[in-house]
Amino acid sequence: FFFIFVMESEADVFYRELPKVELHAHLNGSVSYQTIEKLFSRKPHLNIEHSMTAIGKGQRRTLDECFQVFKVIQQLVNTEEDILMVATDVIKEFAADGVKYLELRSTPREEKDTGLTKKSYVETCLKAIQQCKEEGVDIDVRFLVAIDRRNGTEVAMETVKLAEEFMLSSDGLVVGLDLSGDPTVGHGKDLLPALQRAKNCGLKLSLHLSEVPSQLEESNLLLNLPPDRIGHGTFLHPEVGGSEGLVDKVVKNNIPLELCLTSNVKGQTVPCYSKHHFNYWYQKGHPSVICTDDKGVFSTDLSQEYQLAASTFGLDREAVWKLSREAIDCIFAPDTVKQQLKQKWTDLQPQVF
Ligand code: 6MZ
Repeated sequence: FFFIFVMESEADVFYRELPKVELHAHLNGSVSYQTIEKLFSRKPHLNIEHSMTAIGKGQRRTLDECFQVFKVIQQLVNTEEDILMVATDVIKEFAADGVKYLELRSTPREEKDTGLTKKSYVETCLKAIQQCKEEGVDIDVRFLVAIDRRNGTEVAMETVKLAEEFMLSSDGLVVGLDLSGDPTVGHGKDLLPALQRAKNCGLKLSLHLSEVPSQLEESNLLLNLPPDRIGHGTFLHPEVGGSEGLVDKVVKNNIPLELCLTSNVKGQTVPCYSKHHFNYWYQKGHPSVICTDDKGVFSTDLSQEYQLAASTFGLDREAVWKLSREAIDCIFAPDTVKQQLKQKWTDLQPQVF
């Protein structure tokens, strides 16, 4: 039973040792089996089982069901102590998987019962990042404050103000803003003022766009900002009901895409790995970054995602190395960090592939 969840499959050594950049990881979706165990023992009264917090091998859920899973995990993570443990574990797990640079994103939550505030939520995430740095964990971690689109206009604006404060006070740890949440709820036009404000004050924007087919008009509107990166962008291109106009905007502004293969297949927005839109964008030579989305919920890790992309689309090792290296250009941290990372990749590059 233990092995079904933890050791589903493991990527080959090449992919595990490949230095990697992770740009699309939701904190509460990234919680591992082992950390969930620790949370269970802290909250036995909740009666939650592993089948409610992760989607195993070969299993699929509707996107709607995936959002139920996040709610269950968020019930388990409702104190500062929980957030500190979860964030620390997630960072160390990414580091153990060969991730050298991570942008973690999370939605600040208030929990009246435990005294958690949105501010202390973010502070605790940053504390975990700081502590990992002090312990010498070999990973550079930054934070994106997330807007859950379900919470509407006012909360979005409050979230931007909070992100702004932290951008100024966190010593470069808070670099941007994420727009996520159930794509079938709400409309992006109501969030435009908040997103525009974030952009004006220097926060980088990573927006979930066209994760479901019904969002063409919204994507068109949000692409005018334009965002600095796109999450998923599953239905942007004409072959799946998008349009040349949308693709043109993405290409002209050179907006990188964060692509999460297993998440999209398990959440059933993409029918199978070989039909994933990675192929469309990669063939175009457009900046495409392989990411996990929710490594805990979708029972995966970044090494596996790289290996899946390589085996599905026939990339050789040199191409995989190039793909991971080019992700560095898409990070939100400043150019000095990009240079350091490129040096690291050069130092680690094998003599022959
Ligand atoms: C859209 C997603 C998502 O913020 O509590 N989230 N939003 N599409 C997805 N594709 C599967 N996966 C995760 O992490 C959980 C939250 O991240 C967003 C949702 O808002 C979810 O509630 P945090 O750390």
